[in-house]
Amino acid sequence: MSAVQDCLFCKISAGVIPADVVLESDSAIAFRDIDPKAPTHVLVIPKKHFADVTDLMSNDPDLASELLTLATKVAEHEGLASGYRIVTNNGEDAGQSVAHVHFHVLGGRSLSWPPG
Ligand code: DGP
Repeated sequence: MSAVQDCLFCKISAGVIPADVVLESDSAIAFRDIDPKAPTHVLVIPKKHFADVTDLMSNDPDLASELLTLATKVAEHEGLASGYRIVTNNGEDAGQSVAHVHFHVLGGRSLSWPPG
């Protein structure tokens, strides 16, 4: 089985594995994180597989704009007008655990800085 065929988020995007979908666009899907770190914790992923932001920016930088557009729509949908965070973990040292690029949209509480 190839990396893409075996990819958890590709399976969520394809509807093979269920997820609590918040919003969707032609190129991206937003669904609630299974282990939320804030009252709102939504993941925004491209439907097409890219391993991480480095891979995405090397191959389809325009898609990054579409992902951030959907992320801001998620924030609006979730009523996060008082503030929210968009973060992506890129690679092992950053704590990336799923090798399909994703933006975390976090909000609904005061968020500390810097991250650990
Ligand atoms: P990261 O550690 O940055 O790669 O974030 C991966 C996130 O994916 C983590 O916050 C937990 C979430 N996650 C892992 N498996 C599942 C799943 O099966 N469903 C959903 N909705 N989220 C998942």
